[in-house]
Amino acid sequence: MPNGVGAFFFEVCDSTNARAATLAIAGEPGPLWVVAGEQSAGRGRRGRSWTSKTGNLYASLMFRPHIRPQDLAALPFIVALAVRDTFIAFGAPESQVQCKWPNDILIGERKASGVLIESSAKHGGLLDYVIIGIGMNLVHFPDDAAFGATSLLHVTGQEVSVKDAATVLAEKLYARIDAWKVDDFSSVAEEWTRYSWGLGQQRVLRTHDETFTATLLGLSDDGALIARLDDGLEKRLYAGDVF
Ligand code: BT5
Repeated sequence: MPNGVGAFFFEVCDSTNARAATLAIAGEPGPLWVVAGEQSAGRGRRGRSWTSKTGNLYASLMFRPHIRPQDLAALPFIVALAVRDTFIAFGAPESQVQCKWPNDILIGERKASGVLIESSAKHGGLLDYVIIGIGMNLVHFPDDAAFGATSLLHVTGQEVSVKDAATVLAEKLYARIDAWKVDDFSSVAEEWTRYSWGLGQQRVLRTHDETFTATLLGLSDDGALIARLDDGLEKRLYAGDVF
């Protein structure tokens, strides 16, 4: 991955994922990074927004793997592990950095990073491009986040620059992408599960048509969350289904 990676830096942009998509559609071959000092319309999942003040890391990697959309199942977990590696490299206590399904990285049970993966397939076949968008709270965190949020500075007392964080994140991500085997989800799932938050516990889950409590059991081999409902039935939940 590191050979010939391009990079764009914006002091301010709407969303690094949106910029990366525009560049992909315009024919940039990738891989390329889009990094912003600040985002005016940082995106979360399902139309939610990502608070994006100056000082945190907002980065998107666009690349064009020659694989099918269904081969991306392991990618969100690979990215979460790379973000976890990065927080630990900058002094976050290992035992406190956890992955929360589907796309959050927590430190001390508070959200310190979110990942937004967006992709586009060519007509009827392989992927055209994939964009991995990562927000890491280095300094700031919103007080109003429903789940509770934190930053690396808040946890470690150390301020890390955007440049240093981006460099280490890229290194950790490349190492994990290089080791990625699209037909073997189990080793990624096993590692992610070891550092995951909430498995084995009962949680309230919300899909577009219902809210229910379930015990979170683990990951299926296509990246779904397996949850046991109160009546004993098991349900597979996909990232797109859950709020
Ligand atoms: C995510 O969405 O967690 C994915 C966030 C991805 C952000 C990156 S930044 C670079 C790239 N460019 C973009 O435009 N996006 C990506 P979701 O699971 O929907 O979580 C969103 C929710 O997290 C919000 O509704 C808030 O409750 C909370 N939140 C917003 N900003 C936050 C922050 N900085 N830290 C912690 N929690 C936050």
